Amino acid sequence: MEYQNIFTSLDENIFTITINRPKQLNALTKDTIREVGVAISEAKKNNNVKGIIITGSGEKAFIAGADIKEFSDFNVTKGTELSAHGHNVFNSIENCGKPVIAAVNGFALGGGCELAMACHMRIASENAKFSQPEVNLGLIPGYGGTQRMAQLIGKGKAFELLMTADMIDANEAKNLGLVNSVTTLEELLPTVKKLLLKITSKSPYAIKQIIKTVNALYNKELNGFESEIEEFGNCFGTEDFKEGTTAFLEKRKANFTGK
Ligand code: CO8
Repeated sequence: MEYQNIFTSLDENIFTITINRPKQLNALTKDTIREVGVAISEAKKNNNVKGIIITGSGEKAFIAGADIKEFSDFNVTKGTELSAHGHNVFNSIENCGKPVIAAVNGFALGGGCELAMACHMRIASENAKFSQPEVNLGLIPGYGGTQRMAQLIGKGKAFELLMTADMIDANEAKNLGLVNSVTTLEELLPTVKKLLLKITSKSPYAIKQIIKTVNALYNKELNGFESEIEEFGNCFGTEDFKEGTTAFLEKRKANFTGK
């Protein structure tokens, strides 16, 4: 598909989605979110893709939030629709069976912070800044921020950031557990890629089940412990299990297929 608001690339089985509206600090329009959703579903289907990076174009912003101009005249119905659409796409990132890491290269505000939180991990450059500034606009986060922020950093600190709209820097975000690690801007993409290459050298089947079972903790309709028992058992029926154990016994590197 031809994208207007993002660009994508595939290198060493790592698929990179770059939000590309630098003049608007990569603010998310509905179309941009839709394109991210299409790119994620294409990456999911493509057997050559083993891991996914989401980042922003330029050196200033990851994503400075939802595009305020686009929703400034919205009513209740349109606001609800936009939020539901974003939830669908962000849920598809979170539940994507392949590892997704946000390379946060600058402002990650509002919907930008929410998109980063929907990824499995976040690596930030030193210039990154995080905030949920919706209360300044008479809004609340609409793309999962109230839920995922509390999951990631705990209820008390999440209440503080959500209610004050305070902007925090990369190191504070790391101290809170909002980001996994901090690096220089130059090293950001190489660092994320290195991490993904490490993860994608493991069993893709096992990685997919890790995503599924950890996410089960946060899904009220599922029992994470039961999910773990079931998926642990299922692993024994896979080629990856046979290959992993055989490679260990033969003292060689495993060559996983994800089957
Ligand atoms: N939407 C639209 N345009 C934006 C946005 C945005 N979120 N952020 C920046 N821009 C535009 C600016 O309007 C400006 O455009 P122009 O040059 O045409 O005037 C350009 O990007 C550059 O921005 P600034 O000149 O403001 O750059 P500064 O370096 O002075 O400031 C900031 C950078 C601090 C990031 C500042 O731009 C800012 O505060 N931006 C808004 C941040 C914000 O409030 N984001 C949250 C939006 S709300 C949200 O995300 C809700 C998510 C859930 C939605 C659910 C929908 C129902």
